[in-house]
Amino acid sequence: MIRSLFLIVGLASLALMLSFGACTTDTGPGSGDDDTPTPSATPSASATPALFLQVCNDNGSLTMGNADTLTCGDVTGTWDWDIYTLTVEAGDCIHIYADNGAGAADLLAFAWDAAGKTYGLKGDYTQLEDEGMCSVEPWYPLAACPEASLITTESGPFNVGIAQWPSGCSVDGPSEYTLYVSVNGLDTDLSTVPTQQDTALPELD
Ligand SMILES: [Ca+2]
Ligand SMILES: [Ca+2]
Repeated sequence: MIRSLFLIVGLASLALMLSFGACTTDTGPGSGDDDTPTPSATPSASATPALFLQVCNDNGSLTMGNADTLTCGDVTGTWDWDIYTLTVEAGDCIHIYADNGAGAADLLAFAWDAAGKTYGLKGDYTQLEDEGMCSVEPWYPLAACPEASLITTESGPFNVGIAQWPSGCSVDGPSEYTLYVSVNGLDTDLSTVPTQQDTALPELD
């Protein structure tokens, strides 16, 4: 229930961001509003537009984890994200895995590429939420750590945001995490990529 309430706020914010981006960047066929799915009485995989980043199979070796902390965020709906911005090529396979530590965070992640395709914050918790093992059992029962491999659709910046569900961390303060990212199976040194600390997700444009 707690997760659901926060996710509703998060999804509403994301919908606002996406709609804003679509209004300002729709420059022709294949972009912006044109990617909005058309409701179908008989949906099928082949008829479903690629709204989300598609998954791939490359995994990293988990040799270059970047340790950091997350603040608790605002339990009324404003979450604090650490956002890492890599530079990638279209078609790259980006593996993302975040482990927790002291603070027993229930971590989640959100990724988006230069075309505005996203992965995460899905209502059924199936995207960058509970796919991976955690070093510390998260405070939320049966939760786990986010992990996915995603195909970029456009060359340019690829963003990985890390956050934690905020309602369980207020007692212990900032929670530890370690983020691992690889590109086509090669681990990335995240200390060399631009990072924003404890911030809101930006408007996607
Ligand atoms: Ca941080
Ligand atoms: Ca989780």
